[in-house]
Amino acid sequence: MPMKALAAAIGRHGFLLRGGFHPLPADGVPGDPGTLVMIGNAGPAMWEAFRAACPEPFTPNPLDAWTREVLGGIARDLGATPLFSFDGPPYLPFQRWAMRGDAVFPSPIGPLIHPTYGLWHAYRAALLFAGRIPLPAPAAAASPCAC
Ligand code: B12
Repeated sequence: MPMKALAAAIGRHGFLLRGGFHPLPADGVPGDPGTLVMIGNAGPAMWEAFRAACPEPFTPNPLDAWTREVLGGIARDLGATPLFSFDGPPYLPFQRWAMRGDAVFPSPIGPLIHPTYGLWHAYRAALLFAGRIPLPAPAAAASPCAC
């Protein structure tokens, strides 16, 4: 699955590709996948898609339910296994995985900081692919906090 096609499929719902990596045992990724791809959001696009989809407001955790439906469906179509940042406890180490696949850095207040998005970004899911998919190297960037 080329990353461009995945970016287009999730982009229709306002989600962004947030990097990926080829897991090693020390990453603690369940199973033995060849590739992990992070999916998240920044800016208004995901919120606009969520509002337009108008999920039932009185169900528990409507954003999580909508994320599971949308990204779970895309994962199924692609033969990938979805993992969600909100499933737990125990929670999966999304922040650790994010630092493996993208130029994000610990900030003094905890959340990871991104050179473009600042603190205003989040992770919603990781897709596990059995095969080893070629991935672009994370952009070389320094932490905005390192000055
Ligand atoms: C539980 C949880 C909370 C709980 C924390 C309770 C607790 N004391 O543990 C509460 C509800 C308080 C919370 C609050 C917030 N959270 Co929260 N939370 C989570 C959740 C679901 C699980 C965290 C976890 O336990 N992971 C399990 C461990 C094993 O994974 P890990 O990646 O290795 O986690 C490590 C890092 O978090 C690391 N860590 C934490 N701080 C720092 C700092 C440095 C310098 C380093 C190196 C590491 C580090 O220590 C953890 C343990 O090893 C994650 C989603 C996820 N699955 O990770 C979101 C998550 C971490 N939260 C997030 C956010 C945005 C927030 C809030 C800003 C929300 C808000 N608007 O208020 C606040 C910020 C609080 C703060 N100042 O840090 C985002 C962070 C995104 C980002 N930019 O990094 C995440 C990733 C969710 C998402 N959808 O993207 N959260």
